[in-house]
Amino acid sequence: MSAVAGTLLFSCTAHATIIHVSTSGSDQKDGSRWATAKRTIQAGINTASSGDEVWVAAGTYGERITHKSGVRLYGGFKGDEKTRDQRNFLTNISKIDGQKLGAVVTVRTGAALSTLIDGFTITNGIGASQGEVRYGGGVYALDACVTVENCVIASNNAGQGGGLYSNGEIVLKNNLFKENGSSTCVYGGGALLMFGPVAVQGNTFTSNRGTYGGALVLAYNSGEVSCNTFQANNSQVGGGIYNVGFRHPPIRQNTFKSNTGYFGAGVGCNGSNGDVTGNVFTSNSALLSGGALYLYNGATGTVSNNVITGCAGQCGFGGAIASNRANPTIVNNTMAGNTAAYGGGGVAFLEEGGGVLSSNIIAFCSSGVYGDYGTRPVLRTNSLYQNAGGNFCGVTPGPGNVLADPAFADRAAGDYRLQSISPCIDAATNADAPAVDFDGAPRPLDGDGSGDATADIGAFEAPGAVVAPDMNIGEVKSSTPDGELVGFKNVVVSASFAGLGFIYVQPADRSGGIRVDTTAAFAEGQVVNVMGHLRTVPETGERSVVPVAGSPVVVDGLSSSIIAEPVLMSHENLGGAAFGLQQGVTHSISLNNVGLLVNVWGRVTWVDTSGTSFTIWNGAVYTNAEVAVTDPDGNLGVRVKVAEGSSVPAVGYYVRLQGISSTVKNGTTSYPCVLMLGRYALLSL
Ligand SMILES: [Ca+2]
Repeated sequence: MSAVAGTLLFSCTAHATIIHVSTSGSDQKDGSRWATAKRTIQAGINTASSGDEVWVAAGTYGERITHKSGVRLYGGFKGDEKTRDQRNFLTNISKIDGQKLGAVVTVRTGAALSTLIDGFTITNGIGASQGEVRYGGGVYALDACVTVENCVIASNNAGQGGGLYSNGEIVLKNNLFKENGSSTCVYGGGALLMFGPVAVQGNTFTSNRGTYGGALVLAYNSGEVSCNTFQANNSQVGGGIYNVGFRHPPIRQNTFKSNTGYFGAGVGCNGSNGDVTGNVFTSNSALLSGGALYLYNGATGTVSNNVITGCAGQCGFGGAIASNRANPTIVNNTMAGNTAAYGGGGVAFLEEGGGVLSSNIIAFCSSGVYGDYGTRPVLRTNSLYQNAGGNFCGVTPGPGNVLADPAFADRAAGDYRLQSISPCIDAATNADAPAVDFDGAPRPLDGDGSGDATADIGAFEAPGAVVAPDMNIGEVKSSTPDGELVGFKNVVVSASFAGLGFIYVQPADRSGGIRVDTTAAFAEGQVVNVMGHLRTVPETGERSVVPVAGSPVVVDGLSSSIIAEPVLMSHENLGGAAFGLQQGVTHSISLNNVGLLVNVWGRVTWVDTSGTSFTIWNGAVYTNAEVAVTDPDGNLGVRVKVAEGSSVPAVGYYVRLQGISSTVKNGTTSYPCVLMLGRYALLSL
């Protein structure tokens, strides 16, 4: 048995030798176990071959290391772990302190991307010298590839890449870059990435500083920069990110908050053509222009699906975006509450720039869109609202603008999605719109139920309108069980009792009506589509629809001129007999008409003391009491429930009134009842 176990152990360790390093170790030991750990990380690396792992226990290592291709360097161990997933790099801090003598980690030239640094704090580096300039204060990867994950890179500085320098392929994931760079760092306070494909994901860059790119410089890169947070970084151009060169990787789904700079406090793009998509820019402040974004020197690319709020061009132009001698395509962004000292609290086009500005919301800004002399941007289908200094200045507004409240879901809470009543829904230009919105939802969707899928203005696409199946109300009420999904198209709101929590709808041909449970405000006469689940109201026995989200929806294109017409109804016919699953009222043999808008008339014979209902009698005398039409209390005639705001007529008055044919119960017996409409529905005869 021991021979088998020995074989297994051998086969496991043959793939990757693990070398242990601890501050209580010795470089004279072999590093094969924690008990025989080496003392320096460099000794561990020197012992390792490509594919091997070096495990480093918590503690401060005052050394500068040269990393070897393919070796995987892990920090964050307590010093007794058997497996790597037992480590906790958040509590066990493996710190490499460069002591301001050079770069803390130098990645050997020619290293492969599998070369890994994971779970370390890298600090007090001043970079490696190239001539008179130092590069890569914390991590220096010249002509090498490297993967850096779960590291804290803090308080390093260099002229080029205060925290990190790379000119090859690089993966940066889940790192914290903090307080790197300084006023002496020219490019990339946090990191300078040149030429290589990059994957920069899930990192946080906080309080880094460089002249260009407070947190990050991207120069001639491909790849992607996504899901990072850039906060309180500072530079002259590109407080968060500075892009230079003819291309930069897409900048997607990042958060830029409270970054500062002279130009482009969030992002600065110098002649680059990459996309800036789906990011949140909050409270970034440029001393001059481009609170969130500054595009210049021939920059192109697409700026889309960004939510830009509270940004400022303090002493310049473009509170959200400034485009200076550039030609970007700026589409489907939401910009709210941004300010600029001069033109374009939202967007400014400067110095003969052009480009396209389509389908953006610019609201609650110090002003809207500004173009100085010689700029020729093409504008279309933007929504501008409550921009204090005016919506358009020096630009041609273009077609299809929505100059009305965009109806944000909850601006105070930072939710810039559109309410269903927003005029921005289905008002954008499909040809310009990205295929998905800020949330990744498909675009365009048919938000107004018109049958045409049209993009919405702004970063968010509202859900598609409910497309209801087209059923017959009478058939549904008689034959469809409770709980089933039903739908009615192009039905008229015949009565609205929003205060009571329901409305009634009926088709224009008055063939049947039904209650819909909703507290939303609908006007009588509106044409709507309804979809929801059927139920039977216990108090009345009526069938009713409990709508699904988004239903009922007011149908576009049909006007409220289609007024629901009442049916004249004698007392003997009111309510009607049972019809399948729809309960009837006692003594009635007529077709069931519960839910329909009706006209009834008679003399007031009884009024309740609370003023909420009364009974009218049309004078009919019944020789057979078994067919007498009575109210639930036995009075001849039918019960009327008074509309809110209506007065109750006195006993003896003759009245005609309009309302919904409903029912009222006494025990299990149903009686006809009319739900009176508003005050004008009651007429004295
Ligand atoms: Ca839409």
